[in-house]
Amino acid sequence: MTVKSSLITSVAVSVVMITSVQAKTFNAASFLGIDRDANNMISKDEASYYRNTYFSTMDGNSDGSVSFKEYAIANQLIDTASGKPAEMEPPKEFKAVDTNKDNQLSLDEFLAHGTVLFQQLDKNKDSQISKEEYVSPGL
Ligand SMILES: [Ca+2]
Ligand SMILES: [Ca+2]
Ligand SMILES: [Ca+2]
Repeated sequence: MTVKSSLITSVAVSVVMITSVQAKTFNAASFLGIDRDANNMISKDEASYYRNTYFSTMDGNSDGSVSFKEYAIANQLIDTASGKPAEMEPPKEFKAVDTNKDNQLSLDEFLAHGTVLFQQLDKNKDSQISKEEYVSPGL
């Protein structure tokens, strides 16, 4: 009885571990959302279209730049209990994109960062990102 249930537990634990490893290395939902012509490759045009759409989604007041507050809302860094954006320093992910350090992400900065991410993911440098090359957190 005890042996049997501990065996079941260890099988369940390994299934969970495998699932989380896959989620970390490949995000199917994200890949499919970017691969608009469904040829299992992400072209530079598809990547740039995705970044443009992503930027518009984050730019809550549509003024052409994404403030840290807008970024925090889009990335759910909000303290949901108070409903206020978390009082925190912008994370390194935000700072990496904000190259002129004005605490606002311009579309140019956001697209330039997208190009960097694309080049990092495109291991074989054929200007396409395959499913094998696409890893979390992606573009
Ligand atoms: Ca494609
Ligand atoms: Ca900026
Ligand atoms: Ca490639």
